[in-house]
Amino acid sequence: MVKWSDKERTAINGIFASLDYDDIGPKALGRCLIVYPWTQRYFGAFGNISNAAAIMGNPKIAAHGIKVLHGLDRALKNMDNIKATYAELSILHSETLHVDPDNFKLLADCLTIVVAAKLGSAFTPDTQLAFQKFLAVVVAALGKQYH
Ligand code: HEG
Repeated sequence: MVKWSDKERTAINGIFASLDYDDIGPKALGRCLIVYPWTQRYFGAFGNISNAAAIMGNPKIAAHGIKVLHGLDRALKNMDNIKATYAELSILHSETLHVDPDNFKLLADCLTIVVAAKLGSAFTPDTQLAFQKFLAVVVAALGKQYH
């Protein structure tokens, strides 16, 4: 099981408390679809995603980005049991959505970049360490039910 120091818990909770989900969620998902265009294949039913401006202005993509961030709340509230917390969501992404699990890491990296840009100098190496550790555990948990 993953161990979290008090410092890491404080850093992770502090980051999420400071985030405006309605701003960060759309930016992170939009960036993922632009930087890694093959991730667009899962969003064929979301309307116009034909270029970067269309992606960033697409309300369905924005809503989904917000949904993903709220999805991370589950891990935040269950930090000592992230694997079990995401068992169902992992099965959904694997068996129903057929999302390649490599994409979880790509989205996590885009989220890290968007958060870093937002926090500026407050995104210290220690903060990054805690945040990326958290996302790595999330990514592993979401990929757990793939076989
Ligand atoms: Mg996924 C649905 C969370 C990565 C594509 N994603 C969902 C849902 C949540 C979620 C909470 C709604 C589930 C439900 O309806 O019960 N997703 C989530 C997290 C992460 C992630 C926390 C990683 C940090 N998702 C992810 C990636 C892709 C993807 C990388 C594709 C590149 N998700 C996806 C799609 C749906 C969801 C296509 C269904 C959207 C819809 O049809 O409304």
